[in-house]
Amino acid sequence: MVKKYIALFCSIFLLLGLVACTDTKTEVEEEADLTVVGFSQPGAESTWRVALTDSVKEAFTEERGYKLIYKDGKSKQDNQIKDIRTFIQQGVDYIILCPIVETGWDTVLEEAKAAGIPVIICDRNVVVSNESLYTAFVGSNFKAEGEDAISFLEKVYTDESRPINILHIQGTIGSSAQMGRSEALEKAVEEHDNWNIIGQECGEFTKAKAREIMKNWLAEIAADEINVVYCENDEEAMGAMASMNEAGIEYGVDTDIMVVSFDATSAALEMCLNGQINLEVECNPLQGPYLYNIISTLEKGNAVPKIAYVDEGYFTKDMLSKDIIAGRKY
Ligand code: GZL
Repeated sequence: MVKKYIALFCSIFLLLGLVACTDTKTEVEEEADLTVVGFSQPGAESTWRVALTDSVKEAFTEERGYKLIYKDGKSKQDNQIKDIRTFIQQGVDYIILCPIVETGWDTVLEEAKAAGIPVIICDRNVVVSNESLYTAFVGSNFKAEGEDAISFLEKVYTDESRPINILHIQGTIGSSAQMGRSEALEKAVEEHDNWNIIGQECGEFTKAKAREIMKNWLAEIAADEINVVYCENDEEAMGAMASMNEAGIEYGVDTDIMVVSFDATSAALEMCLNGQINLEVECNPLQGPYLYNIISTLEKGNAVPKIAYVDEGYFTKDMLSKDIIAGRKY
């Protein structure tokens, strides 16, 4: 009798083992079937950046046959380079790189190329010695964004005799976003003798840094000397406005101080709708679908365009409504 129970117990045990074995195998096989994408972000410095990360995570799911490995570079290029080297060691199938700055990527991109891993540049651009070091670029046309801001200001400030004093809070120096948005302003200041940049500092695309910069400026510059506060993203605009609030300074629509910002996140659009921000130049973070199209096309062995700009526009108070803002994903 005892022998019977032992035999029954052993056969049940064996059966369970077999089932587990086939399951694990299936999981491993499933893992192996997934296309692995390494995603290197410079950091999480803004609402905009987080929206981009979410958009990419939504696009590359296991249900769609992908495994996404996300890495946050904590706002340091060295970390991003380390992350890309890790992706190469892991033998990923593709790398998506959002470069914190434009230069300094040649070596690690050569290593990815030598490993046969296509690299797609996302959001900000790179400047490399050889364009074949990356397969495609998806992102914003920052020059066009800057030009949108300038044509708005030129429509407002038609009287060339009146001095226009501008406070300029820049983004991360050397990033495409900063360069496009700054160059447009600096070019306009050259073209308009009455336009003056009376303050220019880097806010690292963060609220805290911009708040501090604005506070220091307000300690030196009288409010009636300021005509434009040109902020290179919404976090910086919110920091600058917080300091102006503290100083009891009025700004925005129907005041003498215009606030210009980039990104058009929902919170900032609310402030545009209520007249605090005069112009919001959109920067579209919903780049996941664009990246998915590129990688799924490459997966089919087809060619992809070298450059793809995301759709973007701009907003002023009269172009907005609560419904429009409510309908946006970021
Ligand atoms: C722009 C992007 C910028 C955003 C900022 O494409 O790189 O970085 O404008 C973000 O909000 O920090």
